Amino acid sequence: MSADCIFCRIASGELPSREVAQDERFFAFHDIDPKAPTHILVIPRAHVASLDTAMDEALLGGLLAFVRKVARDVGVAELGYRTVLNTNRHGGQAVAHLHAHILGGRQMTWPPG
Ligand code: DGP
Repeated sequence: MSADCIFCRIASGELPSREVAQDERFFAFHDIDPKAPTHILVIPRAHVASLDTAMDEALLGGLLAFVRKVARDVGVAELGYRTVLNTNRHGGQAVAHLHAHILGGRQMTWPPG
C-alpha cells in the first residue's frame, strides 16, 4: 500500500470505485473514462509501479488469470476483448500502479494510437 497512490486507495476501499470483482490479490473496477462499452481496470492490491518493475512472476500470471475470469464474467470473452498494459511514458501510462485494461463490447482496431 502506497498512501499517495490512487489505485492503492481504490483497492483498499478508501476511495470509491465501481467495483467489478475482487479477491485477496486483485481488484477490478470500471475505468472512470471508458474508451469502449466495457472498460475495466484490473490491479494487484500490492503496490507495483509498472510492468517494468513487477518482479513477481506469479503475480503477473495471476493478474492475467484474473483478467480472463473478469472478461468471462462480464460477458465479453466469447466475442473478444483487448488487454492493454501501458508501461511508462511512451507506453502512455498515467497512473503509476500496475494495471491491465480490459476493453470490449466493440470491434477493436489496429494499430493502437
Ligand atoms: P493508463 O493511461 O494506462 O495509466 O490508464 C489509467 C486509467 O485509469 C485511465 O484510463 C483512467 C483511469 N483512472 C484514473 N483515475 C481513476 C480513478 O480515480 N478512478 C477510476 N475508476 N479510473 C481512473
